[in-house]
Amino acid sequence: MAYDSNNIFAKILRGEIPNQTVYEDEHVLAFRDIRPQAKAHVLLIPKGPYESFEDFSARASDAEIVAFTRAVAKVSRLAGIDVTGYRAIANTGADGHQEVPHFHLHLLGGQRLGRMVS
Ligand code: D5M
Repeated sequence: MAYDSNNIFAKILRGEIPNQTVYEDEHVLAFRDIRPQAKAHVLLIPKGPYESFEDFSARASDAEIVAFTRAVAKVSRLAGIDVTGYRAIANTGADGHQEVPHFHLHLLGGQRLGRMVS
């Protein structure tokens, strides 16, 4: 499926919608989720137009993949997510309840999380 450049994260990347940035570099942006599901809940997104984890892993450059992977630990420390652990989730497609069709990793922490049930 073609990338939809009208999705909300594309608008955030273009500066059309405000966000609470916690980290940014050449390849990634991390910002607070507007519907936090933990004491600390941040979304990490690549700046390139990738719809899903699969799309990102297939089409992104090595530099983008390295930057994204390294940003996970950096953001988790900066944003108070990783105290003694955290959770990283990539909802993917309809069954995964992915609402926004721009690849994003949820980073959840800042507290003792419950067990995953589904
Ligand atoms: O999750 C999409 C997530 O995106 C969901 O947790 C809400 C969040 N969201 C939606 N709009 C915004 C804005 N404008 N700022 C910050 N966070 C936002 P998914 O994995 O696609 O189900």
